[in-house]
Amino acid sequence: MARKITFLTGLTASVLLVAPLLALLYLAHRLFSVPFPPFDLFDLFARVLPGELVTFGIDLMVDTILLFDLGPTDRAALAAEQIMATLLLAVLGIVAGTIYFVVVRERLTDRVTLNRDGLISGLILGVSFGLPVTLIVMAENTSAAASPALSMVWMLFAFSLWGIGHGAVYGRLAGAVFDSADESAVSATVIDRRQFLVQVGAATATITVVGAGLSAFLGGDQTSSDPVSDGLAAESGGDATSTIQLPNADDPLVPAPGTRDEYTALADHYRIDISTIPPRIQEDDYALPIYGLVENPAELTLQQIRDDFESMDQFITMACISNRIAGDLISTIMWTGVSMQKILELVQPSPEATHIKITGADNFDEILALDLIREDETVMLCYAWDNQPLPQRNGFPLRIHIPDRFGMKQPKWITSMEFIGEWEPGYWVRRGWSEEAMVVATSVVDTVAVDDVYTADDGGMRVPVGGIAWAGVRGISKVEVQVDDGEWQEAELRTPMSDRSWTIWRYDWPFQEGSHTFAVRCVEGDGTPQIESVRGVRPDGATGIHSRNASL
Ligand SMILES: Nc1nc2c(c(=O)[nH]1)N[C@H]1C(S)=C(S)[C@@H](COP(=O)(O)O)O[C@H]1N2
Ligand SMILES: [Mo]
Repeated sequence: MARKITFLTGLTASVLLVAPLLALLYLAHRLFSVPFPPFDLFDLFARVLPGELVTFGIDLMVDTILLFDLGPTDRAALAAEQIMATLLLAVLGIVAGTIYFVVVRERLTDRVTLNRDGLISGLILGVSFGLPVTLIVMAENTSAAASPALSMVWMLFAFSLWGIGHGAVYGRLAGAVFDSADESAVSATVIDRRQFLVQVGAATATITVVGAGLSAFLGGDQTSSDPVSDGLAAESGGDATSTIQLPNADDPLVPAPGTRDEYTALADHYRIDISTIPPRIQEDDYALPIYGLVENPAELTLQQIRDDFESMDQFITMACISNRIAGDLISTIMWTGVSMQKILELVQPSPEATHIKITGADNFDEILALDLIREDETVMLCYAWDNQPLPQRNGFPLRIHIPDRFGMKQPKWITSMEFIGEWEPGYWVRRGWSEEAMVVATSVVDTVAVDDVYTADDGGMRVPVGGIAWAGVRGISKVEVQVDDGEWQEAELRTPMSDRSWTIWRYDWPFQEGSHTFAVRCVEGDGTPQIESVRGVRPDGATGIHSRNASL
């Protein structure tokens, strides 16, 4: 009789077997750009789970990032998602593996066929777990550069190997008992089993460490699909602003030391995606279909969009509606593209057409009103940032710019434009976020430059204080600073780079020793004051005053 494997032994073996599977899958992902299944599985979960739950999860994540000061919100959140995704598949694999051990211990009792049955049952485990996962991944994935055939074969192979591993472990564990002819050998058997599990542990640890180590070693690989470096190989480390002449360069107002860069380097632009890895679109295969309620449907290559239309450059500040007061999900860079009015001229919307449904390669979608395009020639189909093709992570080959709206209204990786006859809710609107997503006026104290206290012409000491203010194309007419309970004092404003970029402000405060609080508020172009009452990001974007403490 085969001695039955305990639940705990089965669980242990499953944990030991899932680690090398993940390591191998990840290594192959880095080496050959095949999909890494946990990411695609996780994206599917994020898409189908209720919006409330996903938002709760994101909030929790951002809270944690802020609490432990884990670095830029977008990068930390992405890393957290990837870890959660990996753990998710690990847990699923362990559950499947443990179930396998529980099931087979009831069935495989005949020593003669043990090894063969172990292998066959293991293969069944591998395929029945691996096939659905593989199919989901193939349906979900938009980022793998490897061919679908290679990707599928590899994943099925890897999962089968993992399943057969279970079968082999089972055969060995159960078989060990047959060798014990009498009861006196049972204790020896237990030791033998332990030794075996230790051996399996050592082997899987080796594979895991080598796999993960190699992947880490590939960290700097510029062809990889590492989301943090994606599409930024050429720019990162370089001087991204070198080619751009800032239109306000001759403004005499020098930002207070410690104020953020007025122009965001390409590699530093924030990024927010619904997918764990950004979609990869190859220019050679790409054409944008524009269809639906139009007289003259078109399919435009990137080349045509660049060459056949007049281009425009705009310095644009964009923020995520999830950006908290003084958060880092806001950036400013030069966008280049074609006015959407030109696209309308080309395709000739039918009289019934009222909106365009714009869809991205990740199946993100948003709905843009034709009226908005008709009244504003700066609504733009964009193909370059910072005079370079859009980075993969920021929407290569095409994205849209809509003035005065948060990022959630502005799809990246555009793969189709369908003219439709009525408004529909877009991706985040369906998940409970703002329909209009109008930019909310915001102002931030970036710096109280305690190390740059200086003596002014009048002999008094001053502390430079500074930051940004922004209200979309509505503009900023005034910024005021309040220190502790003092009067609100007007700050100086630097000319913004454009009518839609943030405004740098500066206020030189008469030095007083001690610990002080510096608060800021702004006024929009038409005199509307910034909303001071505190409101969270959901559903319309955060409001409230930012303040910063400093000891002088
Ligand atoms: N296709 C697609 N477009 C998208 C998104 C997305 O996940 N998929 N995210 C949106 C959101 S919420 C924001 S804030 C901006 C962010 O653009 P960025 O990552 O280039 O900064 O893109 C928007 N466009
Ligand atoms: Mo966003």
